[in-house]
Amino acid sequence: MASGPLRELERTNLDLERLKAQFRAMVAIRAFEELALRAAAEGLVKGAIHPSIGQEAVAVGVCLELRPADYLLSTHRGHGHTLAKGADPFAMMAELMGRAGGTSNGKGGSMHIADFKVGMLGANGVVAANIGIAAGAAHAIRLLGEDRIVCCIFGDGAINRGPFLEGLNWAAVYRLPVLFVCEDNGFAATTRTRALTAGPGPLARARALGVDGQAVDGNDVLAVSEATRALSAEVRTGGGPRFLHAKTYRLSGHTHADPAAYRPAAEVEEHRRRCPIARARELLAGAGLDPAAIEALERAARAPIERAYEAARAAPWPEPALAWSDVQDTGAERPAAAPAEVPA
Ligand SMILES: Cc1ncc(C[n+]2csc(CCOP(=O)(O)OP(=O)(O)O)c2C)c(N)n1
Repeated sequence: MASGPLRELERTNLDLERLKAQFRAMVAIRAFEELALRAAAEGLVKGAIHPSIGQEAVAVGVCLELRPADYLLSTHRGHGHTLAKGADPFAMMAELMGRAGGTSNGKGGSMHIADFKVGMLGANGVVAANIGIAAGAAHAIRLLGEDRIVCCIFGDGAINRGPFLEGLNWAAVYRLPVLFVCEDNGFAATTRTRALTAGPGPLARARALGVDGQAVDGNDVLAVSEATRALSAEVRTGGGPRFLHAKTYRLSGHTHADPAAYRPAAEVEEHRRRCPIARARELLAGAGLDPAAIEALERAARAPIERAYEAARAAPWPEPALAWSDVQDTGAERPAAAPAEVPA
C-alpha cells in the first residue's frame, strides 16, 4: 500500500469517485421528482406524489451504502430511497402513471412502489407501518440465517406512532439486523413536528429503547454515507439494531398539490442555499472538477430519467385481464363456508 502523500492522493481519489457517484444519484432523484411533478400537473399521475426535493442526500448517503441483497423499507415519500437502492426509473415512472411495465404493473402508484429484485420491500402510505414490517423482515433473516440487513427509513412524524415503540423494542430485544433511519425534514405533513413531539428527539427515544446510533447533517451526503457505513457495519456483524437521525429539509410541498404556504419564503430560501446537490456541486468544484465536467455529470444523470419519463408516457395501459393478478385477494371462488347452525 502507498504511504505519505501518495496514500493521501489515493484516498482523495477514492472519495472523489464516491462523491461523483453520490452527486449523479442525487441529480437523478431530483430529475425524477421534477418530472413526476410535471406529470402530475399534466394529469398523468394516478394518486398523490410526495416529493423529497431537498432531501436527496439522505436517500443517497444511506442507500448507496447498502448491498443489493439488503432489504429496504420506505415511506410515502420514497422515490429517492427506491431509486438509490437501484430500482428501474422507467418501471417507477410507469407505476406513477398506472401504466403497463410499472413496478406493480400500475396498481400501486407512488406510495406503494416495491421492487423485490433490488431488495425494496415497499414504500408505505401508512405512517410508521414500515417499522413493524422491518422488524419482521429482520426476524425472518435471523431465522433463515441469511447474510443481509434491513434498512428502514421513516419520517420524524413516524416516531410519534405506536409502531416506532413496538418495532424498535422488538429489534432491540432480539438484536435484529436493522438500521433504522429517521429522515427528519422538520414537518409531519404540514405541521412542524416539534409542535407534536415530546422529549429530546428521535435519537434519545431510540437510545431509551437500547438502540444506539448517530445524528448527522442530512444535507451533507458525505456525512450521511460515513455514518451509514459505520452503523451498518455494526448491524452486519451482529451488533443488533442501530439508529441514524438525519436532519434535512423538504423544499417542495408535502404533496404535488401543496403550495406549502405555511412556512415563510425566507426560511425556504435559506434551506435552498444549503440544498444537498448545491453543496455536493461545491465540493466537486473544490476538488478540482471544472464546471464543464460537473455539467457533464449532471447531464449524464438526467438523461436516463428523461428517457424513462418519455417511455412511461408512451407506455400502454395494463391489460384489463391482469386486474386481479398480484393482489392479495384475487376474487377467486372459495369453498363455501359451512352454513351456520340455526338453533331449532
Ligand atoms: C397512520 C397514518 N396517519 C396519518 C396519515 C396521514 N399522513 C400522511 S403523511 C403524514 C405526515 C408524516 O410525517 P413524517 O413521518 O414526518 O413524514 P413526512 O411527510 O414529513 O415526510 C401524515 C400524518 C397516514 N398516512 N398514516
